[in-house]
Amino acid sequence: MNRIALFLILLTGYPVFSQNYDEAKVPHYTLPDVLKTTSGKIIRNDEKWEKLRRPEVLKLFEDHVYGQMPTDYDSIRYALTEDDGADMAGKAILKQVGITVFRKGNSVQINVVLFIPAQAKKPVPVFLLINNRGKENTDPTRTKKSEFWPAEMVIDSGFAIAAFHVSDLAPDNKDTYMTGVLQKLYSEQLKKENGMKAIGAWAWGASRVMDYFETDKDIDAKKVIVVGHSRGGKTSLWAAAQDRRFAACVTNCSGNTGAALARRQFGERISRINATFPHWFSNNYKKYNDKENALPVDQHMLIALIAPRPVYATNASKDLWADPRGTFLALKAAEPVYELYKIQSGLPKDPPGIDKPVIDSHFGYHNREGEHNMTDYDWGNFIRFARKF
Ligand code: GTR
Repeated sequence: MNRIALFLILLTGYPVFSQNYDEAKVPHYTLPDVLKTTSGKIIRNDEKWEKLRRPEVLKLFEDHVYGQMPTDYDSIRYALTEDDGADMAGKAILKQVGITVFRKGNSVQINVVLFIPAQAKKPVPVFLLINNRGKENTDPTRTKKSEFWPAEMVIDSGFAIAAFHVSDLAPDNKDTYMTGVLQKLYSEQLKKENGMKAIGAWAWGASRVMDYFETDKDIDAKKVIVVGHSRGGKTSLWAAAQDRRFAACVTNCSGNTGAALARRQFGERISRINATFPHWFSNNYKKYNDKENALPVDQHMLIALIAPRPVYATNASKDLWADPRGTFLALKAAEPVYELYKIQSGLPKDPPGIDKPVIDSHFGYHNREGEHNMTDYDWGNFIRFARKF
């Protein structure tokens, strides 16, 4: 730490973080070998990956990063309000679903907005957004329209589109995050160093919406694409890694502890994310503040947990905070696991240029011109990507 930083800490009482945005200053690093078990065995086929290494990697992420993912509950109920099919000038049917999950006498409710193409003759694939922004972005009345969840565009493309809001599971606030699913259903998690926190709770919610999809005859539950932006994109990766029922994952500008490699220490770092958002990841993750190289995982291994399912990752050119290059490199470093399934990622050797999407591939990737956001441009590419599967 330099003397000015030390002086500022003493003066303000706050730690001062500096970010590196200079490629030349990225430290030399070695990624943990995704194909090598902790006992030193090298994994050479998909069967061994699934039996030996995959469970191990999943547990490493639970224990050191996102916290445990409880899967038990006593019962689940769905309360459905379906309209008369007059939405979007007759193009869509709106369903609003209240999902109530019970455990040990307590419950939480997740509210889902779902539009289904009215013309669909058979169950349709669906994009499920984990909404970390304002609820107005997923307005069921369509008075407000937003590029963050362009329901009309998705419906016109023949897909269903759904969303739930993260606050139904855990408020995105360091003082109140525990008042949702954590205190109500899984209070034991709050006592553990590897206990689930907000991002785990949001991912848990995505799986409960998946439970609902499996009961909805209008939805093809084998084709659910989980989508998230930024903190939501960290969550969509964790949800797809945990829950193999998700057919594909879209992680938009997810950056640190999302799709970008931690060891590059480019843009946002672990120490910074843990300081600003102490309620997102497990307590154990704080041990890796300024110690990226001590982590037994890096984010390429999170992508590898989604294999053999397709993943689409994005960045924005002005969003260096989320490390576009580090995101591309994480995808590349996950390739060996997809190759065990005889799947080539289809990515080029080097990151494509700005606004040069790679879509006709098993890993989608683009770096959109502009700011940290999720826009029509991004969604247009997700749709083109999803059409292939
Ligand atoms: C930032 C945070 C990022 C990302 C972003 C967002 O403040 O540092 O990791 O999650 O918020 O969610 O928009």
